[in-house]
Amino acid sequence: MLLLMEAKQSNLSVAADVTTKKELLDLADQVGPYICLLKTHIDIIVDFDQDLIVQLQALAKKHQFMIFEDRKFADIGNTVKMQYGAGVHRIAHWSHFTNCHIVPGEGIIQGLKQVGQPLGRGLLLLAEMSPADSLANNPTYTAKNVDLALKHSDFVAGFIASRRLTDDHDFLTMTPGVGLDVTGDSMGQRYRSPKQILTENYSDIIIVGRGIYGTGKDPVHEAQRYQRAGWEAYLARLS
Ligand code: 5IU
Repeated sequence: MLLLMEAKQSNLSVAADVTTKKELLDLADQVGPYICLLKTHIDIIVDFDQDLIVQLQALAKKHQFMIFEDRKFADIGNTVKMQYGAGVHRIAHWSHFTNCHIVPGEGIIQGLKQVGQPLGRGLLLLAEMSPADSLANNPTYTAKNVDLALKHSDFVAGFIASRRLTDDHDFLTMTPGVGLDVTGDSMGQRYRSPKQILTENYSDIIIVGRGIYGTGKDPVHEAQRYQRAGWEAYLARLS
């Protein structure tokens, strides 16, 4: 992942919250050159079929990006194994990364690992969330995520969090809630700038959704803008 980010000079992930196969493929093709990671919510696609996965994988190869299905698993180990590997979406078979809440305890990581590790997948733990009133934004809960990540560092690739949580291991930190123009939405979302997230809080990847394809926006122009802002903020941290 880090090599790909360096090669493309991008730490931008686009959160593709669109609801049809055509919209998802069009968006991935448009923003593909500027992103390191495409974040999907595959269960909101109304006309999902296996051909969508074939085409998505072709675009990932064409533009050199990885795929992160933002599934937010939250059940016991035995159940998430089936949700991750089987069902309609067969997430483990095409998504490089997925994520989970640790509310059910360590078993959720053990279950996902049984399916994902043999396929070379990586898990992200939801250590914090962007809305201010999220119950995940509790120091004890966040610290428990770090403990479990260190214990399962052979499968856990990093965190979804507002900031870097530990230097104890080479974990990736990915941060949603990013906006250059607005500070939030009507349902609790909060936006911060790439500078705050990457330069000041040492995260690695910014996740941007509506800032790129919201009403009236040109996704190519906005993706270029967020890529540039993200990469400059990352370089500023190094200097
Ligand atoms: N997302 C958040 N906040 C979080 C987590 C995930 O916004 O704490 I965890 C997701 C939801 C959406 C994307 O898919 O990131 C952000 O989209 P917008 O940039 O359109 O708000």
